[in-house]
Amino acid sequence: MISFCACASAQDLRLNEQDYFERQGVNILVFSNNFNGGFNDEKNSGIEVIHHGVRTVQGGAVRLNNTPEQWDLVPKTTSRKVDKANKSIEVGLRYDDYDFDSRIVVTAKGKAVEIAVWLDKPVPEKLAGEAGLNIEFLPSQYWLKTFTMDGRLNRFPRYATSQTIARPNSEKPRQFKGFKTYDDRGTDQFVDPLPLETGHSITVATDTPERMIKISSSDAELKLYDGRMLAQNGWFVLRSVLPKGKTGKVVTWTVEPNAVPGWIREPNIGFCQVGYIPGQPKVAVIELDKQDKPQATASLIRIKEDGTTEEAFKGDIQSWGPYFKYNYVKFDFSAVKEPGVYYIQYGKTKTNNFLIDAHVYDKITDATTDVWVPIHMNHMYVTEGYRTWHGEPFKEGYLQAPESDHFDLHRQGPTTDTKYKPYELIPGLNIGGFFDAGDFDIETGSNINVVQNFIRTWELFHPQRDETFVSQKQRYVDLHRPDGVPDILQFIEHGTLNLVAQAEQIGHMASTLSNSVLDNYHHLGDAASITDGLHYDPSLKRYEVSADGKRSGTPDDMWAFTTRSSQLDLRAATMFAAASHALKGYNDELAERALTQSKRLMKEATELIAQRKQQAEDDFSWIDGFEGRQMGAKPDKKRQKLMERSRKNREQLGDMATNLMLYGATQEKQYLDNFEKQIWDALELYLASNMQTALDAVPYMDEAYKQKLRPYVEKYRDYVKSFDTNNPYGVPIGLGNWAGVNMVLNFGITINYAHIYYPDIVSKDETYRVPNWLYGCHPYHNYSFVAVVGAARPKQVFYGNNRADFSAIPGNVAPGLLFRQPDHFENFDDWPFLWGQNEGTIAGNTQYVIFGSSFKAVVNQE
Ligand SMILES: [Ca+2]
Ligand SMILES: [Ca+2]
Ligand SMILES: [Ca+2]
Repeated sequence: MISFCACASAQDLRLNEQDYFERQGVNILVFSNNFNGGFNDEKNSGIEVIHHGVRTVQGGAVRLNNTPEQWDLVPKTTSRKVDKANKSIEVGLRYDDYDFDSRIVVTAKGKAVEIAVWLDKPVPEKLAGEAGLNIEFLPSQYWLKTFTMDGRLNRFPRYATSQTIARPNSEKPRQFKGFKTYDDRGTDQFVDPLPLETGHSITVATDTPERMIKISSSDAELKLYDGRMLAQNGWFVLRSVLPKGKTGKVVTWTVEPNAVPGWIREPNIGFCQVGYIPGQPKVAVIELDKQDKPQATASLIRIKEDGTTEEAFKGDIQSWGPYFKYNYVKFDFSAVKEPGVYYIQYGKTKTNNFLIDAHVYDKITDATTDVWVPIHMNHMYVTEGYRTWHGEPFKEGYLQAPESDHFDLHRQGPTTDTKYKPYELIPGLNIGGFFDAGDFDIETGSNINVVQNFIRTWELFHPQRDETFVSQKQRYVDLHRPDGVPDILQFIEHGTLNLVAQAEQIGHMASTLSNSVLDNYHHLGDAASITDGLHYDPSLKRYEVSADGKRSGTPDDMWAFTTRSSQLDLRAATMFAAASHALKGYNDELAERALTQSKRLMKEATELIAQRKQQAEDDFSWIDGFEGRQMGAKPDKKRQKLMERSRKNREQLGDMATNLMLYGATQEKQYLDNFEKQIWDALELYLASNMQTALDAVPYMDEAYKQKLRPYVEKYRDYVKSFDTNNPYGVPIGLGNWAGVNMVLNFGITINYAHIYYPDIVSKDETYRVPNWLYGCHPYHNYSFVAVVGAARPKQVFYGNNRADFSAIPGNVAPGLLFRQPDHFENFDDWPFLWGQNEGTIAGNTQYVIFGSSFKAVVNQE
């Protein structure tokens, strides 16, 4: 191996205690994160490089395509062996669909790693020329940067404009479950990108030392592709095709990421970008490289009205300690109470400015309710000023789904549970409802949540805000145009319209109204153009339009997945009761229909559940992650008894939260009794997850209830405070494949309510934990997770339906910090396409409205 960077430090890669290769500035992970079956290629797996703090390379594996898409097959990891003595990691990979096994061996060699592919049997005939060793580079970190291949100069393109060929479909390796990501328009061909460059030695980012990597191969040709040719979320791909008919060590690469000598990661000063009100605690959390030596002090600098600055406060830095890969210190500037414009100066790092002012939180929900929510109204034309967000989608309605598997985690079982035949039009479903998230389906469960979230906000806070014009008759929505009706009532109405239609037309709730074909599921653009608006007619040729212009042979119509779930029906029944209550006096006709469906579904679902003697769902499903971890696996005898009683009660009396909602909607006493029979056991069992329900009951209950709840609220306060030692940020931090904003919002909502009802137990100071986190005081960077909210620096890109434009829909709330095993938090703000960190969902964003409304109520109490 030739050392190419004379300036590189002498430090070699070592295999560390976390089982990845490390030197200062370079982490090379070898299947610390596996490909998984859920959404196939999530661009989060295989061999990965975290280069000077940013995960810029991933997807290192044996793959079957030049530029794999999300639904191309991913390998299963069959083994992973770490050999400390030889500084190597070996991973077994398998494609069941092709009975194809391979091994990848990654070995540290000085400052580089060798990546080798080993085969015990030759590549199967069908995959010869298709299977290869791939690795992928993050476009937003590489575009416009220079590279050389065998000495030839080049630059990574900002936009995908390389060349492609069309090949027969018969040559295309099978995609996930046999679905197709592309509509071939009758050509029977698929598109395959041609390489940007080919050679034996490539150095990427020769102009940027933090991103520079040299890769060479003596035994295989390297080809560089642009994955964005097929899919906007594609990465730059470097690959070597595995040779035909060979076994043993078939491809060998040497990969040397450059390390900037003496590199120390810039401190990440977490603070609340929205600002602070004068009296609140103000503590910045500073995330430091472990090699970094903490400063003794930091300062708060005031920007005066004449533009000059002065030091408003200087305070000591307090150590918090290590948390995963970084070290944390805190800077408390609560002493500063004077309204003004400030920034934090820590060593050489200074933050952007922020406000201290009594009104900083006044507008935190406006973008979400005025912009994000109305843009997600389905079956409507939505406009804003000169811009049309989308036309009226799905005019042709929804067909009964046939028995089928699905690409978005749904299934249609062998029976439809309806009077409709497969592919028959179910009338009346193309009305109301909200797009799920970054996609355009109606997830019934989420839409139930949406309506409930709005009802809760309405019943408690009665927001009169009217910034949206909604005409159901014209199917027309105009943003920033008042129409005399509080928007939140119109949102409740819009959600209810779809859900009532489902109950009336289908007889029960659909699990989802979703795409029938994968090639329009990944749609990016105007929702109205996902389908052709014409009824699908299988008697016509594909792409043919009938003489009357009303039907087409393109099978693009959406499907209703109708397999009956009595649990979903019960949830809907509860929501309908509450919706009926909320809509009375505004839309009496719809309120009446909702009530009718509520009663019918409640009765039928209860009977169905009794018939099927369905096991109550797994008790463990209520446990939130923290309590789950605290409790360990095996409950003691007393706890087991409690769990048993609680399960029986739930079977007989129904879910307690449901009972509480039904009481709110109907004022029928039996529901309140059912609730009270269960709440105390529930609090004993799972305090954190049931505290919110207990607090929701306070307005309906007497003083004795409130007194009895006190000791639990005290325990809950201790639980809240336990997060001060759990992590540097004082909130629950999720480590799953979807970052944990929902958990954090729940935590915040519960704290707000606990403070409202028990201010002497849960102090106002505790209510600032979650806004701090949401608006910038968190790992990785300090941007606000709410699009456009956060005066100076909100996040810029989100996984919304305009993600192909590297944009955001205002008011979206990102899931937040995605945890990558074994020790890396991440939130890209130049690459929107990772949904686990950047997608906002309709249920989550409306939960944010409750959080924001309750937090504003707390802040404005005095
Ligand atoms: Ca969806
Ligand atoms: Ca309105
Ligand atoms: Ca159609």
